[in-house]
Amino acid sequence: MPAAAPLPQPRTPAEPMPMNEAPKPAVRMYATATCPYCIRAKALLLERGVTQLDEIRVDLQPALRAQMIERTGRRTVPQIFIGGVHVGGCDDLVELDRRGGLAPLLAGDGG
Ligand SMILES: N[C@@H](CCC(=O)N[C@@H](CS)C(=O)NCC(=O)O)C(=O)O
Repeated sequence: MPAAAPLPQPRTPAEPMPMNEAPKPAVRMYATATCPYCIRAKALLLERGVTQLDEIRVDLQPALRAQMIERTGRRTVPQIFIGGVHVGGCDDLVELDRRGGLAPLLAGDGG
């Protein structure tokens, strides 16, 4: 009897597609290079699993500061957006995290 052909192995994708996961919202932060509040906010976002942070450097492109003020009504950096939600500055981000609202927002469940 001839040797049986090996059975095909099931394909194992390198990264299985999560079935029930909402797409992650974009995280954007108006910032400058040296502002300690920006550094703190960035550290917290990275700590909470953000891997893609779009930093809008208002110190490099001053016109973007005007855009930030127009969009947020605020003059200080950082100003943080998660998806379509304007979170506010560093203190607002820390407070949102303390109340347990940051993780769901980053997970795309925050409205
Ligand atoms: N409470 C604010 C403070 C932010 C802040 O004072 N940022 C400074 C830079 S580190 C700033 O933008 N200063 C410019 C200004 O006050 O016009 C926050 O937590 O984001």
